[in-house]
Amino acid sequence: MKISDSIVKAINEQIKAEYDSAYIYLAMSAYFEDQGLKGMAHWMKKQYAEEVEHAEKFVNYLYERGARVIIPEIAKPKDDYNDALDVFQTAYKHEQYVTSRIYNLVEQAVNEKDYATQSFLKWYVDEQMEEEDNTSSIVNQLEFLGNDKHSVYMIDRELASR
Ligand code: OFO
Repeated sequence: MKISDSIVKAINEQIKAEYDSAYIYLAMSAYFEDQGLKGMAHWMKKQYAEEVEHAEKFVNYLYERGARVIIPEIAKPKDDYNDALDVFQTAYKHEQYVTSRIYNLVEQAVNEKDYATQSFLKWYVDEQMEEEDNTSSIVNQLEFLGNDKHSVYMIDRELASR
């Protein structure tokens, strides 16, 4: 069954959102490098790579369905933050936003009775649960231990092992 133009359009928009996410995390990584927080920089660099994978998975899906992929312009990410807590709070909020985008896509696929896209999106629904959990647990850790130099240094060392 042919994929609808509206689903192709929505997935192309999501491809952009995933590349935007990648850039947001790359900028967060650069911020941490500048702060001397190598572990957090490493964690964000890994997150950047994951987002590129998310985008490519959508790209490949459109190829498989014989649809046209439009390679998007990537938005300039914010490059300054107050501190580590501010960065991870922003990341958590961003993941909640991405989850809402994925849910909208699922809703659209359900409305259009596009079962293949619904099945494909299942992976992203699960992935978003993990993404929110990863970022919110670091926010919780920073809030629990305190956002002071000593705690940030400890968490930085832990995040180096991602
Ligand atoms: Fe692609 O999940 Fe984060 O943004």
